[in-house]
Amino acid sequence: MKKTSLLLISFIKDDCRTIGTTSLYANMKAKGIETKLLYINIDTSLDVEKFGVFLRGEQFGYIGISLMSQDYHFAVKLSKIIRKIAPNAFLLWGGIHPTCLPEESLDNDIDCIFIGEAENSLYDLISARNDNNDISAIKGIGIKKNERYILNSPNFVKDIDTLHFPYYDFGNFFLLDDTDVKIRNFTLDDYKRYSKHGGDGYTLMTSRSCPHSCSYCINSFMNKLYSSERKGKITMRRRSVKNTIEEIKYALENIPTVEFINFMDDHFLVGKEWLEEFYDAYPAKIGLPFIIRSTTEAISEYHIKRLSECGLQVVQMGIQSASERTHREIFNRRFSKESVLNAASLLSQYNIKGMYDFIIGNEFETDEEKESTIRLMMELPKPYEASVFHIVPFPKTDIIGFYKKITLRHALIHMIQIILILQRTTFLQIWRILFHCMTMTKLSIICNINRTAVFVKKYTY
Ligand code: B12
Ligand code: SF4
Repeated sequence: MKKTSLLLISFIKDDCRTIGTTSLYANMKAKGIETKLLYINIDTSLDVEKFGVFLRGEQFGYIGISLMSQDYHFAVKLSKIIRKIAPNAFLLWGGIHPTCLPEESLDNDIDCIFIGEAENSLYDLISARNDNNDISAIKGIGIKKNERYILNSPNFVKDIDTLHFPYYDFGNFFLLDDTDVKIRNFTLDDYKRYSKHGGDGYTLMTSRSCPHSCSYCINSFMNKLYSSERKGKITMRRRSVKNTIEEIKYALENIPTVEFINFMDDHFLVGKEWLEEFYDAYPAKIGLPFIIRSTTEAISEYHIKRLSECGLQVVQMGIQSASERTHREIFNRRFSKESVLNAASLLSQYNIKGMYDFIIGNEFETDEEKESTIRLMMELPKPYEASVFHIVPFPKTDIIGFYKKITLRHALIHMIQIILILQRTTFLQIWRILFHCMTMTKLSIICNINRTAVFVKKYTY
């Protein structure tokens, strides 16, 4: 077996913009680790035979799966298959799901999980094992030893310029979907097929984390996870403009179809100095139209004007709700209707397309609050694109606390009902009522959470 050969697996549906695994790939390759990346389209049936032929042919020493919560069941199934086909491979899980729920992830007979950013931890793990050293103290990993979980603090990358930028290496990327009888190379045509707008965009991030901690967003958890590493400072870090331009240039050379740049940063409009440098360098060195994401509060005429001169075409902003109370009490984010309308009218004035996100199905809002959001939607300058999401309490996000509270409230109501009824009933009747109430309480827990997040039901308690 080639001890250091690594296979990274990313699940895709219609989109291959997997920054996490392409970054791991680039960084492992840069450190001399023989690495391959396999995309599995989880919307097509998993062909175990094809997968088996590929794994047996390659004999990987390490097989690492990247997963979000919605991929959990598929990842469990795939891991069992890997154990059978490649019993000697060291099986790894990384990504947002094991970061949030390390113990549950390890319980699936996984050798090692990764907590948070893993470019350095993955290398440390492979080197330590190659040198026959103990791995249990490696930062950013989680293992199970003698039925005990060892979960180490994350290996937060303070200077993200020290990392190699992510890239697509078509010669070493593979694809498992239903377009061929075998696993084959992931080609430029596949990039086009598995990208929005037929592959004419390139997605990258110039930063990691966000200065805000909205309760429904993963940053409400990640900012806490990384806080001890940052000692009170914000966890958001930015790559240099130079490093960013290098990645884009590399992408343009290797993906000739690219005609626009999609900055996937959680919040692009942060850091005045960085932005000034970007405004000078981007038009001169790249000059392609581009998309950013920002809060409405950060939008100002100065920045929109400068960005528009650089080629800004689209701004995606989370508006979420028109209720100030919802933002303040539930979402933990700054909001004013004036700033939303001001931001939207600035975009309209500079002919920049607005893409606005809204959260519906929020059971902590009154009907009046929900209606006010619809009224705000109608007030916003048109045309704009609206993305309407049902609220989803992702594991470990702060909003989970609100779901726990209403579940507790329902349980209390049921208990009061029991006490009142107990005073006038026989033992048999009491038993029946107790049984009923227990079932109802359980049901209300499940309903409150699962109505909104069927796929995370196992993890929300
Ligand atoms: C880019 C992005 C996407 C991209 C790419 C996703 C991908 N597979 O990489 C696209 C647009 C495809 C996407 C889609 C979705 N996304 Co998305 N996405 C993001 C976003 C904005 C950034 C992720 C990112 O690239 N970060 C930068 C990289 C460097 O970090 P990373 O991905 O975490 O990877 C690092 C570590 O996790 C670790 N790691 C990751 N994988 C592995 C594997 C191994 C083996 C190891 C060792 C380590 C490791 O090392 C990496 C490098 O440091 C995050 C929000 C955020 N800020 O994190 C949401 C986020 C991940 N998405 C989310 C969701 C819900 C979705 C969707 C389900 C939305 C939907 N309803 O359709 C879809 C489904 C995707 C699918 N499978 O088809 C949630 C996930 C929450 C959860 N608990 O699962 C997030 C957190 C947003 C949120 N709501 O808060 N998404
Ligand atoms: S501003 Fe956006 S990315 Fe940042 S924490 Fe809030 S929702 Fe998440």
